[in-house]
Amino acid sequence: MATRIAVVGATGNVGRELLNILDERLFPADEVFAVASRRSIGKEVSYGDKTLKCHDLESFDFKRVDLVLMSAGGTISKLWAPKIAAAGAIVIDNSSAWRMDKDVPLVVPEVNADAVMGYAKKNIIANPNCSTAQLVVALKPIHDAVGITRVVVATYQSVSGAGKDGMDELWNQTKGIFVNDEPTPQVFQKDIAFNVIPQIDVFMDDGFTKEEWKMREETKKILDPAIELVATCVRVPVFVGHSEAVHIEMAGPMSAAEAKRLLRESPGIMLVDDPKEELYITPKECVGDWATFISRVRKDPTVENGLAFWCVSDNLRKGAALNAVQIAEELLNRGVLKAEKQAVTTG
Ligand code: 11C
Repeated sequence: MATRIAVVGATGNVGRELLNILDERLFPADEVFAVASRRSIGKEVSYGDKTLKCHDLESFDFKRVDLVLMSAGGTISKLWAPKIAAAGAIVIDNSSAWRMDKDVPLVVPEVNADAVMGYAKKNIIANPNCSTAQLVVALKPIHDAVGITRVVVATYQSVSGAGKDGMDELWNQTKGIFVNDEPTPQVFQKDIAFNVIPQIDVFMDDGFTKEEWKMREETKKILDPAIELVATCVRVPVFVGHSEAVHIEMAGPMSAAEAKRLLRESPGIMLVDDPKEELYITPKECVGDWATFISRVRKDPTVENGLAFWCVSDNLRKGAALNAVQIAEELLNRGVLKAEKQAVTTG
């Protein structure tokens, strides 16, 4: 017997990637169900060479599955994750609904894999925000080696972070500019075509956005509550792939060469960094890949123990679907989920 799985939110950007990645990584599943809201009934989605018809969330019997991978937004998660968990399935949730719940582990397997066993408290595990996931993968080896005390990060986030509607808005506005018929912004606060917008999610009382708050609080929960982090999160006219300019202060010295050696050997990371050859990664080049790419590692001479680097990853993969499947693999490897064959390794 292997695991029986439902993907909730199967027609969305992340839902479709969840099905692709389950197939690509040969996740040992006996049955896979696509589940979505009523308006998606009749829609079909691909799972490897199979086509799955969507089941209605309201009427699907979650006793039929052991694992639910959920990407249907915070409101649906808040309502449905406890019901599904009570039916006996473990929920790995992509929304922000459960991330800060003290009885729900927030997991990035390369960083805090053992935390998955905290699933038992509520039968729910949370997946972090996309911009946090790639950042903590990059910070982890340096933090383990020397201790990171402070992070200053500016993000360049693609429109797919705002779902298919965000991608459509960039596409339609870009086309519209050439025919003098530019649609007014619906998804984003300002024009996204040929522009950048220093706002992702709503503003909070302290002047930061919710996205910036998430990066700080999620990094503390996953990696270390002692790390101070300040973020500026910016939407850019890129379809897929989030980029980050990261500046860190460390508790002791570490050369750029040593940081590169550590990063090159760390799970989930691809170091692509040779200034002489103008070798670095852009978001367009990371699409469809599993890695968190790091480039432009260099000393920050303006602080005592500082480094700066550039970090890029596919936000629909490591930032969402891939990380969720890696969490499921950790449950397999610990015998929590049933595997017909040897569980695959993460990374
Ligand atoms: C974006 N990071 O790029 C957001 C999307 O908390 O899961 C993911 C929001 C979240 O717009």
